[in-house]
Amino acid sequence: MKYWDPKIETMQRKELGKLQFKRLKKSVKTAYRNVPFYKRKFDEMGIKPDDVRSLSDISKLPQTTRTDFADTYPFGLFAVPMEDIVRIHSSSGTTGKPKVVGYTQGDIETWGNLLARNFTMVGLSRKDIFQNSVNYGLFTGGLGIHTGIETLGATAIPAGTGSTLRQLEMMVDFGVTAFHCTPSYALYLAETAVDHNLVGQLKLKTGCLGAEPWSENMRKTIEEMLEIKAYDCYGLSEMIGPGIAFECSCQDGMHIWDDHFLAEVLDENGDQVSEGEKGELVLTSLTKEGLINVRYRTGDITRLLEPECECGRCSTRVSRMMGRVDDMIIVRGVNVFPTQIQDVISKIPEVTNQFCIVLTRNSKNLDEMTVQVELAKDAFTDDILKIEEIQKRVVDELMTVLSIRTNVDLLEFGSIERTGGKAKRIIDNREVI
Ligand code: DLL
Repeated sequence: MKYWDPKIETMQRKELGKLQFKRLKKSVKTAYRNVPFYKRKFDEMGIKPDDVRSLSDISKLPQTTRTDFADTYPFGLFAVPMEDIVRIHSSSGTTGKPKVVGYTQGDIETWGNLLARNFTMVGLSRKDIFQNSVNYGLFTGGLGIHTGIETLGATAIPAGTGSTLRQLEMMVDFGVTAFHCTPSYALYLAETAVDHNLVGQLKLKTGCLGAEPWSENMRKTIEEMLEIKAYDCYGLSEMIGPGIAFECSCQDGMHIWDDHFLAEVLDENGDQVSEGEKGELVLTSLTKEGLINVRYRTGDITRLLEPECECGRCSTRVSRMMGRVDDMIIVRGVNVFPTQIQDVISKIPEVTNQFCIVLTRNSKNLDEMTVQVELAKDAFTDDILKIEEIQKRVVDELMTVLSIRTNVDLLEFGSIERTGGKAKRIIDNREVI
């Protein structure tokens, strides 16, 4: 097993705790001194940076949320003068102003190092040819991942998005061994590669996939179709971008880099959950300079796993993201997460992993949920009874998991839009009354 930095990656919890505490104190002091937003929040709670006397004192500190980004738009959370910011990224929410993040030169270096650490962890090296098939604009998956590839010393191909056949052609012609994109796009690449008989010509061995939720079954499908290993890659712009947590070769949960981010997984009452339980991931940056995050509520729901991993690392480990707090749809009073639907359909071989949830209100003003799913290519038949059977199976299995009856529209293969960006899974046509 190779490490990017063995001293850090296999550091024992006690020593790691000391390092985290030292870094936490420094970050909190800087945030209080340089960011009026944090000073006001701390003052309102009657807390001073010197009140942080141990790591567990983190729970005394104020939490921050995505609305704090909107309220301080664009640069109100920056902790250094503008001349020290060398790059801006942003992430658009579904509503309101985008969340703007600023990086110092040091932040860019940290980011590159973290990503190189992740790539090394899954066996990549400077010998790899790495295609980055996501948008290269303000989205952190573009330039962020690119910086990581170059830090590793591998060959970066900034493919961006668009023309899936051209993407595959590049993979074949340039002998690409690793790639990064969203899982939904990886699936589309895989379908296209199979359709055009290109799999045998590909040299791919590793897919680093992230930026949106995906399931274990989706991983299996992508791995089988492209004959690769696919790894989950997690991050969010507000914290730095991709690189915050990543799977190791065990493919059993993601390692959070505790030397740079202090992770809490909190229940609805704001208490840390126990191992095995789920909660919202809350992160505090420990080394960032341009923008310091104190207890940032990511909105992402995950399960806290036992830290010791077979790979030898003992950093905080979490399960794949199970959805977002704000992605939860309430249909006739029942809480539904798109990831639950993804899980159900990914286990039914007659349909693809692509889906879209359409919400409407019926004439009695009650919510109606329709799940649009695609028939798998080889499941197509003119036999209407067989089609009805598949539809019934999807309805029944959704009912078992969600405990509400959903309509299911079976669409022709390829009807749900594939994009290089994040897949749009919910169309809410319910009128607010
Ligand atoms: O999506 C950063 C990123 C780029 C991560 C490339 C991984 C790869 P944002 O656009 O700010 O940043 O969106 C962040 O996307 O809070 C999660 O809800 C979701 N997300 C990111 N990675 C995963 C993942 C980037 N591996 C938001 N699994 C986060 C599930 C993910 N959801």
